[in-house]
Amino acid sequence: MLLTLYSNYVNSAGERVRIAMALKKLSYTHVSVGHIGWEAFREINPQRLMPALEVDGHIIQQATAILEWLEETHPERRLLPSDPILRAQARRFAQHIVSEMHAIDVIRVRRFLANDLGLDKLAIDKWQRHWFQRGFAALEEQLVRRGTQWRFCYGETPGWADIHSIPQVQKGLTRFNIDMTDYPLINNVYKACEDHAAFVAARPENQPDWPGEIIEPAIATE
Ligand SMILES: N[C@@H](CCC(=O)N[C@@H](CS)C(=O)NCC(=O)O)C(=O)O
Repeated sequence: MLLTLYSNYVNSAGERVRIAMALKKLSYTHVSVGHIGWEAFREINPQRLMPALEVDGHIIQQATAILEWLEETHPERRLLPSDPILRAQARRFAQHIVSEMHAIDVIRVRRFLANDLGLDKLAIDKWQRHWFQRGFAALEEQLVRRGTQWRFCYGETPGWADIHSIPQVQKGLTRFNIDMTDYPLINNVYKACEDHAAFVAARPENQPDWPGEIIEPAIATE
């Protein structure tokens, strides 16, 4: 089976997929959208959103759909807990990140705030930090309420929730100055994943298109 992942070094939805691939020990070809260009990528995903996975010529867009496909077709190293309640809790945790946090912190939203609503950088940063803090507070509460305080979010090995959490924490820390000590349980999981090979391999600085530092895309141009 030939797998090609279209992503960029800095693409947290793509990073989720990279971690999952590494945990499942799957190899794939990485194609940098920065290298092929956005127009070429439009052919792969008309919405121009990363990541996209090509599987033997078929394209899957949306990180969650990709992760579900990976879990269904490569169940050997499970990402979702086997207990149905824990499975639902892990999915809920992940879904919170995908739809309540990540969906509103992306560059297209910030561009709209700047270009269409005329907000300045200070106001956009305030917006950004507000939703990160609110989101992490809700996730922290979910971890507090777990029946067992595992090393990772929902188990003693990393899985679905961790795959979603780590790129979001990393983004909060490196790009939006979020103080993660306010969220000790999320921070503990982050620390537990810091040296884990699959998470290390997926990090922006370990991608073939890493330019040496994170280059923030311009907000004032579409
Ligand atoms: N819901 C999508 C979100 C994808 C997404 O927003 N990706 C970002 C990078 S993390 C992107 O392509 N941004 C380009 C843009 O906002 O124009 C998924 O999970 O795949």
